[in-house]
Amino acid sequence: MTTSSDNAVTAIAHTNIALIKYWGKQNADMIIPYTGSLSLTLDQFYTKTTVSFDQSLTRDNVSIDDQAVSGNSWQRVHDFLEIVRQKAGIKLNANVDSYNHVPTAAGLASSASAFAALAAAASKAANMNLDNQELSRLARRGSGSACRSIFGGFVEWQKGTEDRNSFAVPIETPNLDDIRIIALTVEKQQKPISSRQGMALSVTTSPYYPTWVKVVESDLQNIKSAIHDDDFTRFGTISELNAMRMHALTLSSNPDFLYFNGDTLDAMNEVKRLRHSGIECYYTIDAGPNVKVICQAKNVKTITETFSKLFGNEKVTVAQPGPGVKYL
Ligand code: 2P0
Repeated sequence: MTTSSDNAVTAIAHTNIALIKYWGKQNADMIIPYTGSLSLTLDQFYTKTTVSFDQSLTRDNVSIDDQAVSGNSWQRVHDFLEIVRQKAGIKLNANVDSYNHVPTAAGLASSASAFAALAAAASKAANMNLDNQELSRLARRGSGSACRSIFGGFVEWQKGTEDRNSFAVPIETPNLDDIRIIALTVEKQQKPISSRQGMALSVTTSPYYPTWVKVVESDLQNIKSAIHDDDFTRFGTISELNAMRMHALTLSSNPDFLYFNGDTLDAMNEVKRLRHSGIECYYTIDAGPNVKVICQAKNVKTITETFSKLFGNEKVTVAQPGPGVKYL
């Protein structure tokens, strides 16, 4: 379905991959995290969303990839539009048409690009002209990681303490622009426990959660200094460590849970083997079994060939740094 309307606004936002992970909220309603996080926005994967507010509508109409949306997904978009309407002081229902250019096979989260694009399109369609900091705060209300997708390249989500001071900022004078992320899609199935549920369980039941909060502070400082110094080895080492520290929170929750499968472990071992053979690369893993390999442009060919042999060509996708949110 394509919406055409006088006040229709279309925005594009790219997805991001966290190198220092967000795992846990101190305020679930406002989505204020316990820690800061740091990500890289990726170029290939994005969501394009068109929003128009229309007085002839009796409810919000939402479609994703030309399919009408209902149930929980509709509710989540509707709840977000309620926030936009309240801020804009309007009561009109909306048409929302969204297209995900995130290959399902890539196994990359689409909620970050989805809510970043929705925040940009809906706020502008409601005649609010938000700056990027305000947009980041708004996107955060839809999904925490979405606040980072407002910006391109390396981005830090400054945790803050409340709505007005919890938002993402781009990293100034970034280096490491030859960085590449190779996504290995070892599994396409829905994850057994959503990140929203998983992080809530870790916060309330993992005895290691207070230590996580402390360690992220130093991981963030160290990775920012590695980016500043153009030090890929330190950058990759901290990213890999931080991802494993996050997954230790799933194993130490009660009940425990695990996002890895057998292929995840095979991929991790292969990354280590490559590294020991002189091809420098590191892994990071989010709330699912797929592995993202962090490397530099010069090693992309060897690494993609290695993993294509292991898992098949179609499971290997190469991404590079991408831009922030844009209007069409
Ligand atoms: C991240 N993840 O920093 C972490 C690492 C998954 C693992 O942000 O509840 O979908 O909507 O705020 O943003 C995924 O969590 O969670 C996520 P909500 P979100 O990218």
